[in-house]
Amino acid sequence: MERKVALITGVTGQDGSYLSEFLLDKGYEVHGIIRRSSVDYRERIAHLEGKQNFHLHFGDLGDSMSLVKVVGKVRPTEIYNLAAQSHVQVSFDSPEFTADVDATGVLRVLEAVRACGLEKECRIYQASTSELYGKVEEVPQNENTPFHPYSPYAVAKLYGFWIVKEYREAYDMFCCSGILFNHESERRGETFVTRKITLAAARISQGLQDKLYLGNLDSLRDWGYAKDYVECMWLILQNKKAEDFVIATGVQHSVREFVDYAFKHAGIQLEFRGEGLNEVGVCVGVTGNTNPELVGKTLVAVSEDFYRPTDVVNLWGDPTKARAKLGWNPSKTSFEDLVKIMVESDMAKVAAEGAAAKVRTNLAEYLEKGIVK
Ligand code: F7E
Repeated sequence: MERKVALITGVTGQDGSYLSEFLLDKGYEVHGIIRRSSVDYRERIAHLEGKQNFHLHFGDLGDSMSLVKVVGKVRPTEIYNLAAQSHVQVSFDSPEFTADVDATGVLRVLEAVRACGLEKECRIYQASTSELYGKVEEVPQNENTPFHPYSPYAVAKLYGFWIVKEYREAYDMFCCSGILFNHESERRGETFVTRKITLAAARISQGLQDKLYLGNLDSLRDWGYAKDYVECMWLILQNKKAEDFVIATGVQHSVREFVDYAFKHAGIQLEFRGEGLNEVGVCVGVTGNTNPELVGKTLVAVSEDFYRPTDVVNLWGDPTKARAKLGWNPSKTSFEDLVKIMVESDMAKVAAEGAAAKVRTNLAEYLEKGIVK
């Protein structure tokens, strides 16, 4: 029987967790690389740990020797390099770390494969990004659009893209980049704009937060569902030829529109007033069980703190090649469905947290009053 062994870097992240589930369902033996940490960051893969075909190894993209050891031990047939410092704003604060992981880290993975003599057996997927288009030179963006990176993150990722292409041509390795546009889910990190918005919408509608502060509301993104995108990562490695692909929905929305939809799903109707730093989102109506006292209140405001030194403001992907050559469906989950999935998940999460907090408060009060000892 054909050996199907996948090694995933970044296995604890949003994409890593969905990809693990996808590959396990396809009958793969799945290995993930994790880093040691004194705090628990394995929440997204907790349900997979202990499964027969799921294995974890310690390693780090900053440590070549650890990669050589894991690759040599696992002898994967496919590697998915998803690990990265993936926050664009953070890359302005930690540019050197970002370059080490997002640029040199890719080189270390490729070299580990060569060092283990697996360059003809192991296919490699590199998580590339629409941020490469940066200060865009063409709309929408496809595989032939010129790159113009516009953050330390994007510059590092550009190296990753080119080194993969270089190894493909120099050593005839099957390594490819998926140029993924923004992809979100209920597992998205809480500081990316979509999740920040859906969590805030849930908290505000349940009385646990007063206001949401955001940066550039005019920024345009092509947002897809991460669960759909991991299928495409796999399809790229099943393709006959090693090629790079744009993965996107082909539909574009602004941050403001995302806010509007998310709050609507959480029972809050907003109206945007003012411009630039003075723009606000005011509640003009509520539905369902949402507190009517919110009406008339400013629930969304703009803060300079969330503006970037250089921001990418017009990302819109053209997924024609992926649809034609891989048979991938970019329209599986619509923008409206994505927002709904995320808000519903956060509404439930916030309700559970609220209930737990209430139990803790009650218990503290009972202890204080001597009702329970
Ligand atoms: O920002 C604007 C912000 O941080 C989206 C990463 O996965 O996708 C992601 O990068 C837009 C930007 O994602 C806030 O200025 C406004 O224009 O959610 P984001 P990103 O920077 O597009 C690409 C494809 C990747 O490869 C990355 O790894 O939203 N924005 N107000 C804000 N952004 C944040 N985070 N927070 C705000 O308050």
